[in-house]
Amino acid sequence: MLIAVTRAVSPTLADCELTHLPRDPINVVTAIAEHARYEEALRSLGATVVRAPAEPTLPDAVFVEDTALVLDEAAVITRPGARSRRPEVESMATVLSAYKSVHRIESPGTVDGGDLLLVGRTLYVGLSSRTNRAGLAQLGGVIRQWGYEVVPVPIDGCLHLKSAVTQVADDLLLINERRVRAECFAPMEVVRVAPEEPDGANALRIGTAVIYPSLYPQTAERLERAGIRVVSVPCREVAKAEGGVTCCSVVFEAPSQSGPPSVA
Ligand code: CIR
Repeated sequence: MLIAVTRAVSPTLADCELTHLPRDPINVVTAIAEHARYEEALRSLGATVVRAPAEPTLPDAVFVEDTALVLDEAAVITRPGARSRRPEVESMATVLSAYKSVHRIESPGTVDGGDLLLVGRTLYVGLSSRTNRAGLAQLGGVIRQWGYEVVPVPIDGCLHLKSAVTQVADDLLLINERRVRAECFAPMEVVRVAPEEPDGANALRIGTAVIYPSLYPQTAERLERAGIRVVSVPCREVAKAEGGVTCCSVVFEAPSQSGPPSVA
């Protein structure tokens, strides 16, 4: 059973953290409608959407990706780099503990899930303003026991590693090479974002398809030419909060008899 954990858009989203973008008014009603389309896209690709409890006073709580890394073996609850986001993790730990044993990143470590790109048994970790060396070391200490290798990756000019690169097929990455070097991921093949769409490197792979923002049509065309099925979703409002399509869910395979008694 493919699970996608999501969370309702907070009414306070407009007070979100911002690092690389100027504050642009966010229409929360539109953001909620766009988020519903996103959850529908997840369902259309076979995922069961499980909503974590709403956190109306936490502006960035919709970006659940940053709170956890879920592997076949266990879940690792992060310690987000932005102080305002740390209270988001408790309710995610509760949700994920229905499926997996739970490990945690502890102070002084910080890790944002948006900096974690798992390709096979290699976990690439973006060295961003949100993820520090202590967090990287703790993460490695937890997951090496299951045979994962942890590889730090420098990034430039963006919030997270997955603002620069995501995986779109077994041997294929979608990348903005101005933000991260393709050589870091050799021998993976790459599709480059269209030059006019620097924020287009964030795609959410579900099986043989990707959920992808309708904001970046030229890059979408490049993906389709590479044989990737693109399921387009609107995400203009979330993009103003420096969010993308990977940020709004935590997707993993779970045994069909696991999980909470009722799902959304
Ligand atoms: C933040 O700055 O933390 C939020 N406004 C955006 C987080 C986006 N998350 C992600 O890319 N994984």
